[in-house]
Amino acid sequence: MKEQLLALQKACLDAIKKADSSNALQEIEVKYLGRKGELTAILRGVKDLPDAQKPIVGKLSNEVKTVLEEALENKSKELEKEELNKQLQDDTFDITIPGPDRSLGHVHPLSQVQHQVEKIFNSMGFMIMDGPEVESEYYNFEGLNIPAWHPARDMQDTFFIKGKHDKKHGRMVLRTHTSPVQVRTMEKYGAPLRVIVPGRTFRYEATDASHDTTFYQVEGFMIDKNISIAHLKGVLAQFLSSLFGKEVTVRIRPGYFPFVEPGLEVDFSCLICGGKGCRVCKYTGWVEFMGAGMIHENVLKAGGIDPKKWQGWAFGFGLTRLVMMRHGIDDIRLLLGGDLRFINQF
Ligand code: FA5
Repeated sequence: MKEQLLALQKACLDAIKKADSSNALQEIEVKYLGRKGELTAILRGVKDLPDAQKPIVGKLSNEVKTVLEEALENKSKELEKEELNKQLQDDTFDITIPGPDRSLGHVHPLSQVQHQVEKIFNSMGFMIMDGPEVESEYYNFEGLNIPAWHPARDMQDTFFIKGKHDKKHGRMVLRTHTSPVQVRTMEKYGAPLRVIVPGRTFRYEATDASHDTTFYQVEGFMIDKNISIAHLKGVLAQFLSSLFGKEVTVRIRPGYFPFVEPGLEVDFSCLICGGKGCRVCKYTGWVEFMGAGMIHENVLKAGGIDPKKWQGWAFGFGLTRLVMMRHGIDDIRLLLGGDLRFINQF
């Protein structure tokens, strides 16, 4: 039995010495020390030996087991080290290889045109103002000469904010236009003023190729002494020719807005169809572009400005529609639709 144990120990140690991978080592462990392994079988058989041999063979078997376990552990550490070194040698790291290409985002076409508009008006001495998108009924309507009973409220379908009510300024709304910033600016700075207000506006309407529920407007107004519609025409002509780099046909017709008197509507000849008629211009050849007029004296008063000393004009145009004309986009809903295949073209 003793010889058998020593022969097993030698065979196992030889095999451990020759093992060239962790897998091979594992197989050796199973072969000799596993549940059905050769040494395990001998250890199990000790109980059946004559009493005199039991302690001798039992002791020797345990000694062999300890020797083999130690040899396996040492070889395992050795192989692990070798495998790690090999892996490090294989994994050459070239710091000169450029990193993975991460595509950068870009400025949205609406913002691109907004920045151009701001630049042109800046060069004519206009300052840029901002105002809240969640606005009070007072600034959105009353301050602009549209009291609660006025039928003109129906011209702008309004989103009301549930449960919000300000004692002084009424209910809260998603602003339907950028005009509320007129009174806010007058209150803050007084006259004279040259201001534009680019911003997001909201209306509860059925959408189509030229109407969305969320769109951008640019308000513009000028208040000074002896200001007339002639200044408005001059500023608009300068603005449009700078923006489009060519002459754009503009049509001015009477329009009604309670916050201006007299009121005007300014239309563009449709740049999508060249004025022939398409679904964007509703087959009229013209695109409604802006409302404008001389600021109503009630609005100047609401802003704390004396209408006997000062007067001015105001306009409000659809920035989103301007972007459509600029790029020949035939459906407004594409602009805020979030489809990257569309937006990445600009
Ligand atoms: C107004 O909003 C007035 N506040 C403009 C104004 C300002 C008049 C100052 C006088 C003085 P209107 O509702 O017409 O007016 O809207 C102005 C422009 O916003 C329109 O000409 C159009 O270009 C754009 N617009 C209006 N509704 C939508 C919509 N649902 N989707 C996209 N653009 C729109």
